[in-house]
Amino acid sequence: EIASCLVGSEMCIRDSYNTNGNKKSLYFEGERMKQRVGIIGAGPSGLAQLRAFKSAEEKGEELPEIVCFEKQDNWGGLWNYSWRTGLDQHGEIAHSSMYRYLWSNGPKECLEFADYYFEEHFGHPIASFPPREVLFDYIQGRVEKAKVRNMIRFNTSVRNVEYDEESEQFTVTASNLVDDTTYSEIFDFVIVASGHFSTPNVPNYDGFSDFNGRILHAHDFRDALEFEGQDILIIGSSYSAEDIGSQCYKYGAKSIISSYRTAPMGFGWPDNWEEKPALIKVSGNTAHFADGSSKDVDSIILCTGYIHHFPFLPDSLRLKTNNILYPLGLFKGVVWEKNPKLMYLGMQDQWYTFNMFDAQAWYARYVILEKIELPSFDDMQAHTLEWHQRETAQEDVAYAIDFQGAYTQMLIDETDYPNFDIKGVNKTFMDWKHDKKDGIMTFRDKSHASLMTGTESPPHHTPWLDALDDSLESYLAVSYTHLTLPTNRE
Ligand code: FAD
Ligand code: NA7
Repeated sequence: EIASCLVGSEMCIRDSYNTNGNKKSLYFEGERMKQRVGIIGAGPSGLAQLRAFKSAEEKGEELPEIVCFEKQDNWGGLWNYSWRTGLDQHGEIAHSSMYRYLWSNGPKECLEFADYYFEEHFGHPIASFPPREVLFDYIQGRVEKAKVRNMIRFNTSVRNVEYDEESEQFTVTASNLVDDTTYSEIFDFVIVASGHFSTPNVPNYDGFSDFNGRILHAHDFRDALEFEGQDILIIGSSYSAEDIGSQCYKYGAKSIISSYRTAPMGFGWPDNWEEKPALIKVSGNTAHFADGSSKDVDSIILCTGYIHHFPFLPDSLRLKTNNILYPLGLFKGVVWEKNPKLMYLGMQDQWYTFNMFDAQAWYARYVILEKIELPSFDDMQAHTLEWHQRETAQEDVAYAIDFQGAYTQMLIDETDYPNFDIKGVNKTFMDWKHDKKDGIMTFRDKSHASLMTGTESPPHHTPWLDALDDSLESYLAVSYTHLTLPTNRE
């Protein structure tokens, strides 16, 4: 048996080796064994997990040792904006898919934390569709209050996770990107919270190699002003297509074509925005579509979604799924059925976001602290399959929203995460959907009521289409100085 102490901690590690030479590390504080939990990612999901543990501690519970690995130099995940695309300063893949001028695409009332309200954070009610910086501020406010920053190792990228059947522990290998050092540590539980809207799905089309303009994926889109005055082609018909197209319209693109593979978005677009069926090929700068029509374009933006990508996980631990509400393999959408010591957060397609991540994190905490006993592998699988099949029982949007609401409620019912009005959130989502049908460029001017406090949000001081400055200062200001609108929108 080899005993050692972690630097800066009162905890001792005792590495014992069994007859096969496998190592089993136990962590002692005095005589008490401490389990170790490794969290990968400090975006909204990873931060939810840290907050979940802190809330248990506030109630007098004893916590395991928790280490959160975050490859970026700050928390917030996608909400931590960076101008960088491609690789970051350390040669790591740049994580963020967010862009300048991004405003919440759904009402903030639907994502409000049940233990930290918008009103508490800002000191007064704010409008319903805040820009990225404002939401980042809100996310940050809760974890600053909870004092979890010291649990996070920033600039630290997880390279590899291995599970040892004998010791029933994980070895996590991580690189400190500043020191350029790589090390391994032992954990009893690993929670994957690395997000799934970061690795782009990038199709190829005939003629792309000879196109004389910029072709980019939504992941690398940063500033709509780059496309001012241009004829642009957007591929895809989901949230990125809708919002990046709207950004380009707002900041002065000359014309927009959005091309759908399955179905058009069908909103009432401005006059210079047309929806066309699938792109067939590009010749020179001319885009050809399935209906036989064609159009010359300057730039092509692939809003073709993302793939779940976990290069640090072996096959046996890796979730393989497309972007759906109830992936197979995860009991209650969280626990890796084949090895319940591994958990995933936020891997679903998302109507619900922050408060659903919370519900998942609280559930994971309950599993780790042995307050929830998991059923057998077969029962977990059967339960997941039932929910997975339920997801596709009906196709309409109201059903999908209710489904994710019911899922979130199922988790909340099993923990002490504060209950909130899920039916009210579902209804707010549907109101928002109707507002979008009424006006795709005006839905962000509508107000919704908090499902936590009941407070009706005030209208924003400037219509979204005219609010070109997305800074926190502008948003929270009482009045607003207009910037010059793009000429082709006047
Ligand atoms: P992420 O935010 O992606 O965070 C994952 C974290 O893990 C990152 O910090 C990353 O650096 C880290 N990480 C990854 N790999 C490693 C590794 N190997 N080692 C260490 N760290 C690692 N949701 C809304 O509610 N409202 C919106 O308006 C909205 N707009 C969106 C707009 C865009 C363009 C996109 C792409 C998503 C949007 N979303 C929105 C959804 C978004 O998924 C969630 O809001 C949220 O960011 C998900 O949090 P997460 O922690 O699961 O993942
Ligand atoms: P989504 O919601 O996964 O949508 C991806 C879109 O891309 C969808 O319309 C797909 O069409 C389309 N797609 C995918 N592959 C192709 C190919 N090969 N050719 C043409 N079209 C394709 O991703 P988003 O980026 O829009 O949204 C992700 C998150 O970011 C979301 O949560 C928002 O909050 C922001 P399909 O309908 O499958 O035919």
